[in-house]
This record gives sequence, C-alpha cells and structure tokens, in this order.
Amino acid sequence: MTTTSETVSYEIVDDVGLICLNNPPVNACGYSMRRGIFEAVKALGPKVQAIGIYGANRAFIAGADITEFGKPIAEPTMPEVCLALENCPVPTVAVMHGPTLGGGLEVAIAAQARVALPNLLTGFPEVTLGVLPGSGGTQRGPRLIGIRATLDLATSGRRIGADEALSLGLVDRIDEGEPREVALRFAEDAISGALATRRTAEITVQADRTALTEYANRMRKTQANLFAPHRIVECIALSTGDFTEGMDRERQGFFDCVASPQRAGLIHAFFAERAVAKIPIEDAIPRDIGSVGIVGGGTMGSGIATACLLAGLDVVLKEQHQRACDRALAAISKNLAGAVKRGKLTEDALANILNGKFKTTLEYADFSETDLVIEAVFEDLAVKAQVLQQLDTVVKLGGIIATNTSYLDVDELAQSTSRPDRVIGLHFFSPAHVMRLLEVVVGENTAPEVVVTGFALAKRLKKIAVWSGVCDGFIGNRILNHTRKVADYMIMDGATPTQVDRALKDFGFAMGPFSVLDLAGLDIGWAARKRRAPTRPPEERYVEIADRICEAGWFGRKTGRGYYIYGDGDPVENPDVFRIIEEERSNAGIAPRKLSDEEIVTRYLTAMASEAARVVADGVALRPIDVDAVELFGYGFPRHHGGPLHYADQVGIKTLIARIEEFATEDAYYWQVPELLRDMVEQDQVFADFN
Ligand code: 3H9
Repeated sequence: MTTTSETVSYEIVDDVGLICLNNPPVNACGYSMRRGIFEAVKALGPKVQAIGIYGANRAFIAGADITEFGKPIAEPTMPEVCLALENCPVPTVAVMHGPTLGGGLEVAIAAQARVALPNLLTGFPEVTLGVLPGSGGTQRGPRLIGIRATLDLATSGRRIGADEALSLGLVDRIDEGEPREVALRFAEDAISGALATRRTAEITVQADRTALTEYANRMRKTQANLFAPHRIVECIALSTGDFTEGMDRERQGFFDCVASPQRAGLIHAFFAERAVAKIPIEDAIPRDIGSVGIVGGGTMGSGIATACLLAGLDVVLKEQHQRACDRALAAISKNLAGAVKRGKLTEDALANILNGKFKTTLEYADFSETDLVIEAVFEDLAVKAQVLQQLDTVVKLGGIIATNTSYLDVDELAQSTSRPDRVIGLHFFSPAHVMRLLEVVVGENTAPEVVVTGFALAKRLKKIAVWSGVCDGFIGNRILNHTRKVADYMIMDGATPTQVDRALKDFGFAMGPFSVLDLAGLDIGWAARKRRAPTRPPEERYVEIADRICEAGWFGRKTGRGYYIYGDGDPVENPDVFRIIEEERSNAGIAPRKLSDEEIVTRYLTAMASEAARVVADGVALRPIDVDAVELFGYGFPRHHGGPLHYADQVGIKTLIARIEEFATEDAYYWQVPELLRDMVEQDQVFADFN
C-alpha cells in the first residue's frame, strides 16, 4: 500500500490500481482525502489499465467534509478531484456502498462506471444543509439520469437505495462482496470490456423545460424562504449547455450558498442533532428496556404508547375505567393504522401488536414486570405524586419511574417515592409518536444509569433526546412561557394575534405562537399561570387577555374556538378576542400603535434568545447547542436560522444586549440583561465557543 495522504492509499494488483479511502467514521471528504485521491489517480494513471476506488469503512464517501465550509479551501478542490477521475486515461470504477452522499455521489458519477453494493444509501442531501451539489452534481446528474430525476433528488435531498439508483441509471450494476474485492473485480471487467465505461461529461442532456418550470414554480411556492433550492434549479437548467460553463456557474452558486447565513444555520442544526447525544456520563451502562408501562391513556399517553409499539417494545397501559382503556386502544389503533398506511409498520407487525404486545389494564399490579413506567396523567403535582407513590409500591426493584410532566418539579415528584435515584423526567411532545424531541429531565438524585437508559430509550424510539436540568418548564416550556408573554405584550401594544403569527411564520416558524397555543389547548397555560400567580413578581407586566379567553370556555382547537375559530375550512379570526384585546388595552390605558413585522420578529427572538441565555447560565441546559436543539426539534424553530442561540451569535451578543435594553422600556420582564451576555462581551465570546 502506498499512502498519498493520511486518509487515502493505493495498491497495484496486476493491471489494476485500487484506491482505498479511509476517514472513519463515514469517510467525509476533506482536504486530506481530496489530495489523496488526486495524487493517487495521478500516480496510478500511467502504471495500470484500470482503477477501482472504494471506501475502507462503512461508507464510500458521506459527502464533502462540512466542517470545512466557510473556511478557505485548499486545492485540489472537489471539482478538480472529480475531473481527475473523469479524465483519467484509464477507466475508473467507483464502488458505491453505504452512505455515498452529496460530494460522495459526485465523485462516483465522475468515475467512468459505478457498481453499487446492496447497502447503498445515496442522494444529494446538500439542500438540507443550505448548499447545492457543488462538484458537478447539477451537471453530471442530468447527463446520467435526466433533468427531472436530478431535480427530484437535489431539491428534496431524498436518499435512495441501490435498486432505485440502478433503475434511475445512477449506477451500472449492483453486486455483492467486500468493497475492495468488488473494486478489483469490476476494474478487471472494465479492462476486458465486460463493464462499459464512459465519461459522464460527454453525454448529451435531453432538454426538459416542463420539469424545470414545474420545479422552479414548486420551489417558489414551498421553499420561498430558502436560498439554495432556487439556485439548484437554476444550475440544473444549465446542464443542457456547455459542460465547463455549467461547472463554473455551479461553483459560483455553491459559493453563494456557502456564504449565506442559511447554510450556517442548517449545518448548525445538523450538528445540534448529533451533539445532544454527548452527555457527561461515561461509565454507566443503559438498562435493557423490553417493556414499558404507561399510566394514562389520553392524547399524550396514547402517543407515547404508539411510539414505544412502533419501536417494537411491549406496552402495558393503565387507565381508571374500562371505557378509558377502550378509548386509548382506539386512539393507538388509529395511530398504528396511519403508520401502516405510510409504510412505517407492516400488517403483520400490527397484528402482532394487537395480539399481545399491547395490553390495557386497570391495575397498578400489572406493572410488576415492566422495566420502565411513564406516567402521563393530568398535569397536577398532587395527582402525579400520588401516581408515583403507587408505582413505587409495584414496580420491581431497580425499575425506572418516569414522569412526563411538562412543567412540574421532578425532584419534588421523586421525593414521593422511596427511590428518587430511579426517577426521571421524560418530557414527550405531542403528538408523541410524531414529534422528534424528548427532554430527558435529570433530577438531583437521578442515577447515571437511569439517565443513560433515558437516552437509549430515546434512540430506540428514533427521538432526539436533550438533557435538561430541573426548573419550571425545563428548557423548552420555560422559554415558551417567556416568549408567550412577549407575544401578549405585542398584542396589547397594537399588533393582532394574526399579525404576530404571520410575521413569525414568514420568518420561518412552522406556526405562529397563537396558533400553537390554540393547538396545544389554552387551558394548559391557564393552569400554569394560576399555579405561578402567588410567586409572580409584582412588577412584572401581566396581560389578562389569555385568561379572559379561557374564562369564556374557549380552549382553542379542541373547543372549536380560541384566538381563532375552527370550522371545516381554514381557521378564521375570533372577533370576540379583538373585543377582549381592546378592553384590556383600555383598562391598561394603552393607546395602540402600529408594530412592523420586523419589530415583532426582533422582539420575539430577542425574548427567546435572552431566556435561552439564562437557561444556559443556570446550567439547566448542558450547552447552548442543546437549547437550539430543543427549539429546532420540539418548537418549530426554523432550521435555517439554527436555533435561538445560533441566531444570537449571528446578530452579535452586543446587539442582542442593546435590543434587550431597548425593549426593557416596554416590557418590565426584560429588566435584566442576563449576566452571562455581559461576561461574554467582556471576554469576546460567542455561544458557539461553549458547544
Ligand atoms: C456536500 O457534499 C457538498 C458537495 O456537493 C460540494 C462540495 C464542494 N462532514 O450522523 P452520524 C460526522 S455537503 C463532516 O452520527 P450515522 C457526524 O457529525 C455533504 N462530518 O452517523 C458524526 O460526528 P460525531 C453532503 C460528518 O451513521 C459522525 O460523522 N452529505 C459528515 O447516524 C457520524 O455521523 C451529507 O449531507 C460530513 N459530511 O449517519 C451527509 N457526515 O461522531 C451527512 C457525518 O463527532 N451525513 N459527519 O458526532 C449523514 O447524513 C449521516 O452522518 C450519515 C451517517 C448517513 C452519513
């Protein structure tokens, strides 16, 4: 083996040159790999009759190394590496196996033939990171598989397997074996002519104006806020022209994307999803969880049960009456039927679940064999404490008791059992079988083994678990409580709920805050406000609008009326809410003024970032990136803005402080700039430094 860089080596076997890529865990292609491939092709070209290229570990190439984006690029560049393979005087064959994504696929389609192994996972996910395929994907893709198929893959970021890749024409063959052995065999076939080879750049592209117009319109309609999808369509449109010119324009488009703040936000979100799994516990081993008990079969309990069943766990669900058990079973069956429809569950697996993997019960005693029991009963400290006490008497020694509280003190709840070390908060988000976030709330006594079990369970449920300390509302609802108040202040000051919702939706949120409140149920926040009333600082600006809406019996969607009225069509504004707002403004002596959408967004995000900073300063979140993950995966924060603390870094900490001070005159709640922010300015830090 001759090494050409730290991550690439080559060998010569008879007439064949084999290039081996080895940058664990996923062969991300950074400078070292680019140089290694480039040098290896150059060295082998004159010495062999064909070259095979493969990955030494579980991937061919998972893509360009995204940690290099935004930094100066050392040569050779990815397009140069691709050209070296394409223009090599002897045939080049790529073995596509495991993740072969983005730049990895581009390297493969620049080779002169491709063989896939059955475990192939390929596609152009660049759009999900705010960039476009920047090493020939938009030019070679259409030459190999046509304009429409390239538009589909590159604008959706969809990942496909070997069979679909073959049917599209992205690969020439599917075969089995070790990547090195397959590379050798097919390079020999390329020499003998058994495998046809050709230069992709020399293929003529069939024009497809219909597809281009269709996708351009679709992107304008569905991805209006995003930068990259439109550039992708533009670049693919150039593929019918001169190859080199298309490559140059693609390169320019790629750099424009890299320079966009959306790219930084989306890549931050990519790393956030992975960073949260790194928790400060090293030596604990998660307990094996084969069965889960659930107390409460309402929306939350049924959703949690569905998530567990979909993950193959046995579930026992307890309710108080048979009727409630039947209702839970009906809700879960409906959820599971939906999963079958979407291809997430087979008919056989569904039958299996309904024939024994899932049971309802009226007795706590039926939890005696379960490894972990999650209570999902009414959000009230006394009610939950009583359930935990009961569980303590039946759950086996060492068994874990979890509370799905969304606000309450997990430490206090733990004290209602004889095993506070086995108690943890598992805060699911509704609908629990759909939402990806799980806050793992770690109490002061929670044992490390219990914490790692919570994280392992989340992984099994395909959820993103984020560590949270104990505080009122944990990470997400604590911030929500704060931003909700600010949304209320803005409607008192002159905005309407619809304007606030629209402005924040335009910013990129999945829903505006008032629509979210209506969806979640206004009674939940009402109960929390009543609970907090005795400890509310007297100087805090308090808005009564939400309470008055609840007093009228309007709890949002579930009662058909809240900030909006819900009927058969789209929700419409509730005129009674306008009346309440006007009365409350007049009671408070406020003359309404016009708020611009920009002010609404700035004020809302300033509130969010300032409370997020406090969450970090209090140690409730492990790192700023954990707070961002909570907002991204549980609260619909726009992925391309990366999360509230990434946003804070983007606007600058000094600017954030100035904004907090500016709004302090309007909202007493902003009085204090979090000390952490002032310290950060003094030390010239940004939140990314803490991650
Ligand atoms: C591109 O290619 C642009 C080109 O068109 C143009 C260039 C000019 N870079 O996810 P995992 C890390 S854009 C750097 O936990 P899995 C990841 O952070 C790129 N690092 O494993 C993690 O690190 P850590 C297009 C990367 O088995 C570790 O690898 N490609 C990259 O669940 C393991 O990852 C993509 O968008 C990367 N490209 O999933 C593919 N990829 O251990 C992005 C991964 O320190 N990657 N890492 O936390 C993925 O989708 C998944 O990682 C993959 C493996 C499916 C590959």
